[in-house]
Order: sequence, then C-alpha cells, then structure tokens
Amino acid sequence: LALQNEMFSALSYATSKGFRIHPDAFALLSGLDKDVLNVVKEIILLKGRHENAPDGSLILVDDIKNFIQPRHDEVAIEQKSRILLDPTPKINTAEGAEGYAALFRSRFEKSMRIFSQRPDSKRITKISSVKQRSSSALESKPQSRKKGQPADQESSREDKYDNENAGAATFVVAGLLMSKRSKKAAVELVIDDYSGTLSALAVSEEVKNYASTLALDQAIMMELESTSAGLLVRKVVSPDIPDHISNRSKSEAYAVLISDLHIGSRHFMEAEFKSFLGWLSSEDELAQRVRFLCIGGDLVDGTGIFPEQDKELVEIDVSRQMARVTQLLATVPKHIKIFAIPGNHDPGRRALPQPAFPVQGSGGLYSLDNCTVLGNPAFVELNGVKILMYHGQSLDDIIAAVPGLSYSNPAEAMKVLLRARHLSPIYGGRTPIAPEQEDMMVITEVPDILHSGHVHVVDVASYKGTLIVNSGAWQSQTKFQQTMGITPTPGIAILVNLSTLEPIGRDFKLTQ
Ligand code: D5M
Ligand code: FE
Ligand code: ZN
Repeated sequence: LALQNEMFSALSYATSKGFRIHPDAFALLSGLDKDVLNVVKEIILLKGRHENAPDGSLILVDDIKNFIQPRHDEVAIEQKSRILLDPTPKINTAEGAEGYAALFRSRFEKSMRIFSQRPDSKRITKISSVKQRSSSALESKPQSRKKGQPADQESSREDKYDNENAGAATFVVAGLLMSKRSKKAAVELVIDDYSGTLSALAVSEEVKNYASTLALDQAIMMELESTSAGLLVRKVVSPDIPDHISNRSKSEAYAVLISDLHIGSRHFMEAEFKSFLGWLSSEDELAQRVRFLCIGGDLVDGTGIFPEQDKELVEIDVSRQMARVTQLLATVPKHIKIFAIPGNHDPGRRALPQPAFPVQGSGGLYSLDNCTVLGNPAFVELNGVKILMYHGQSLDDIIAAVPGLSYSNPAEAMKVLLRARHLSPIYGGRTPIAPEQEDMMVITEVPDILHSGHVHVVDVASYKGTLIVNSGAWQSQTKFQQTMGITPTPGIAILVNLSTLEPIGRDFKLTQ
C-alpha cells in the first residue's frame, strides 16, 4: 500500500508538471528500490532543460534507465556552439571588373591588417614612396598583369636597373603577389600595394624555394635590397599564422569530421555510410561522446559537374539526391549537432564563397532541427574550439601550382592556404571566385581546426597549433578520378577530441 501511495504521488507530480509516464516506464518505476517521487522529479528537471526534445512531455523507460545507471559522464559533456562566420547573409556580388577590383582591394586591406600584427611590419613602406626615393632605379616599370586578370604567359622584358643605387639600402614592402616568373637563375616577383607596382628578383636558393611555395594573388611581405644588379629580394614571407596554443573544450566531447558523401552517385558507399550512422547511435564509448558532426561539402553528386556524369548516377534528380541526404542524416541522434556546408557538386552557386544550400530543392534538409546549414567557407565554434570549414575547391589549383604537392597529401596543400591566410588565393585557375565586395576567403582569425574535403584523401597534420584535417570521402573511385590518377581513401570518419584536439581515424570500410 505504501508503494501504491508513492507511485500515486509520483504520477500526480508528473501530471502537475505536464508530463505523462509511459506504461512500461511506470512498471519499471514500481519495481524500483528507490524514492520514486524523487526519481521522477529529477528526470523532469533534466528533461525540462532539453526544451526541444521530441518526447519532452513523456517519461520513457530510457529516461529511468539513464537516471538509475548514468552512462559515463554523459550529462557532464557540454555542447555549446556558435557561428562565427557564414557567408550566406553577406553575399554582395558586384559586376565584372569593378567587382573584382573591390574584391582584391578588400583582400589587400584585410591582409595588411594581418601583417600589421607582426613586429617586422613596422618597416613596411609604400611602393610609391620607395619609387620616389630611388626613381631612377625603378623608372623602368615592370609589365605586371592587372588585378583580376590571369597571368599572361609572355615573358616581360628584362628590367634593367641603374648602378647608381648600389650601397645595400634595404626596405620592406607588402602587397599582393601579381606575378612570379623564372628568369635564368632568378625568380622575378611582382608585388602591388595599391600605391604602385614593383618587380624584384629572388636569386638565393633559400628565397627562391620559399617563393615557390607562394600562391599567385596572395599577400606577401618582402625585404628588398637595391643593388647594382637591380632590386633583389632578401626575404619574402607569407602572412602565415603565428605559433599558438589552440582553444580546448572543457569536457571530453568529440566532433566528427566528414565530407564528400556524393549521394546519388553509383559510387556512393551507402553500406559504409550506414555503418557509420549506426555507430553514431551505438553504445560505443566514443560514439556516446560525439556532440558535433561537421560535413565539409559535396553532400550529393549533383548533375552536369563533370563530363558524362549521368552514366555514373543512380539518381539524376538533384532534389531527390538531397532528399536522400536528409533521410540519412535524420538518423543522426538528436543530441549530435550537425553543421553542413556545400561543395562544388551541391546545388546553389558554384563560385566562392558559396551561400548555403537553397531551401528550394534541399530535400527537407532545413527541417532537421539538429542540422545547421551554412555557406562555404564557414567558421564555427564548438565548445570553444574554432573550426574553419571549407570544402577545398582551390586545393586543385594549389596542388597544380606549388612544386612538391600532390593529391596524396592534401594537408600539405592546406598549409599553403594557412600561410597565405587565404582559402582560395589563385585567381583565374580552376576555382571560380565571385566578385564579392568583401573578400570572405581571407583567413582573418586563426582557426584551431581547418577542415576540408574535396580531394577524397584522408590526411591529418598539425601546423603551428592548428589541426589540419582533410576528411576524405564516402565515394569509391570514379572513372574520372581514375583518369586523373586520384586514389581516394573513402569510408573513414575523423573524430576529434575537442578537449585535446587529438584526431582519431575510424574506418567503416566493409571488407568483403
Ligand atoms: O573532386 C574529387 C577529386 O577530383 C578531387 O581530388 C579533385 C579532383 N578534381 C575534381 N575536378 C577536377 C578537375 N576539373 N580537374 C582535376 N581534378 C579534379 P570532386 O569535387 O568530388 O569531383
Ligand atoms: Fe567531392
Ligand atoms: Zn569537391
């Protein structure tokens, strides 16, 4: 009778708070050797905090189980997120040449602000004032390409400098790298700082090697020496990121980084991806600690992206490809927050920066309440850890332009982006860039994690305190990739322990 009374007061309490108790949960409670009213009070307190829980007003068997045998320190794992930057609402595209002029001006100004944080930037002088000081030496203007114009391949005439400026006067300039050409034993660098344009020769091996890692159109700072042989580059540097200690999560929460699902493609590895999704919902100790899922673009395969793509598609309708994405992501447990950005295969505009998926034709992606749909690139903060998500289109141009880089180690190419403090520096290559008034591809703030995909090869590196992750793919090798000599490493998810920034690769490839 005492038990019945206790159950009655528990039930009345729940009802008074707008909660119902599932019959199975009721049965479980009746058998409990505990203060039942107190248990119900605690559960309601806990559930009340998750105001959006779908079964918020119903007490289930699982709630009681969770309460009487809490798994690990689940409740203690925090989940705080903030969007630091999303290009979607900021898209402000101008027309043609004028637009590109604004874009490059913005790039220049943002980059100079980054340089100004370095102690050696105190010496920066304007090119125009350098020219005034040593006008005779610099009179013969180098033929540089206009900003926003692809480099012309014709070699410009040799620039001759007079001898009268010999005497090792050095000065420092900073601007955008407009051209880079090999000339006999030297490399000619042309820099523009909006006060003027200047050409100088890199002759030492050290400077030439560093110059080879620079991307065209990125910001650089150069120390120059006026010699009888002309202007020589004594030192050239990228804005770069400083050595730093990254932010950490207080609790051992995990973020899972994935990209390049290519749903709709015949090569989408559905079984492996479902195995991954199953793991997210499993009792696995690590899976239980996952609070965030970052998806770095190419969710679908799209249509008309590469020649004869339709032969490789199982679903030719992009909206239906997107609906399939939504269906699969709907199985991600609701306590995991999803952040998704588009890639070059996804619906919406192709040019960078890309706004978030258009709502129309997104197959209901926006209806998942644990999914945040963002543009490319996007900057998010997860439990205090700043993650720069960028699909990685420009990696094709970087890998093609910088000697020593290849598709098998994309993290090295991603280092070039961090050094350039720009996600897509090269203009006029394979990566379409929109004439935005503001250059949103400048890496203004140092990220704790740089997450890209696109290359379909998993690669992880640490650079000056920033964790670099290329998260591979869930698509096996396509014919096109075969002809390009690209060997993907699909079916691997990268887990990052946000309290240590330690990455763990988890392989979901099924061996048959
Ligand atoms: O890119 C998948 C892979 O294919 C990635 O390594 C880049 C490479 N790729 C994509 N497009 C091209 C072109 N046009 N040339 C050379 N390599 C390319 P995805 O974006 O998934 O198709
Ligand atoms: Fe891809
Ligand atoms: Zn891609």
